[in-house]
Amino acid sequence: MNKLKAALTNTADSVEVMLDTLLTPDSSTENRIYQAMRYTTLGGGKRLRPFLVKQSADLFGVREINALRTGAALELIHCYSLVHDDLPAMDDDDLRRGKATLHKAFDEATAILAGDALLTLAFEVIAQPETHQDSEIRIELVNMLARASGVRGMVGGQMEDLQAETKELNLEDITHLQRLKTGALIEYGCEAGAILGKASKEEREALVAYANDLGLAFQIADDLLDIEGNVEETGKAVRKDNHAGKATFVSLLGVDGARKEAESIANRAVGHLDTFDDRANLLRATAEFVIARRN
Ligand code: GRG
Repeated sequence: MNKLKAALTNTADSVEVMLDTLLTPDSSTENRIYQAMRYTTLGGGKRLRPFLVKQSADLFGVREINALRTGAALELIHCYSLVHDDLPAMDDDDLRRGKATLHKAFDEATAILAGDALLTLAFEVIAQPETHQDSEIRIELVNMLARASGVRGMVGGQMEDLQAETKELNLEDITHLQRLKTGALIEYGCEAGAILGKASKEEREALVAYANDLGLAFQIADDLLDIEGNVEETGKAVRKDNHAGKATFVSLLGVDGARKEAESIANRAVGHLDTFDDRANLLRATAEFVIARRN
């Protein structure tokens, strides 16, 4: 776990530098939209999604700059989703990553625009030649990122989540919802590494299957943190799910049942990596990390 923590910190530091560069305005004049984008993106978060890109790409000897730019683009999408999710029209949260949410620190209109700008910047970054010299690879990265972020991915899952407040959901419904809402970007992280590395079909499928289970285990851990975590560790409001009357893995399985399910899915995730050698060890450790995390 110590090796994993060091590697996570290392990637987080490199991603921070990359994001800082990507979020530097052309002129130094005061620019409110850049300030808002920087406020919400820099200096926080585990950077798990870029880490997955980096680790998956490393399996195929991809150049670091290619993985970092792709990971940073993915993080920009993740940050946009958090900003919009926190808005009064959605989850209406005041705290994120241990500080005031963007609409609280700035205002709602700026938060909407900053989210939009982060989303579009992500695609600009992926489409630039510095992300990969081969335009076919860039197009595939763009295509898959659009799919993971949009109606067949995160946005579709968020819509199902909003409807969950007024609907009875069973385990199958929740699994479907979470595979889209949280899972799609996590899956993209691993698939992007495979795309950058021109992985074989089997290798790519193995990484996608791993990420699919990782995303689910990650979400069950998130549901458990909502019940068992505290605001100091998580940096966000807790006990929100119960309050909203939403079905979650924990409300359906109970705390112990949900924990067992998370462990079993995390083990299954690791099983998908059997085709890779020791170079996948940090990905194996990540499965353990996502269910043990406290934030
Ligand atoms: C608004 C289109 C739109 C989508 C929002 C991802 C999402 C969809 C909402 C976030 C709500 C939430 C707390 C979901 C649970 C799982 C999750 C994505 C947690 C936050 O991700 P972490 O733990 O956060 O990786 P950090 O801060 O470490 O980056």
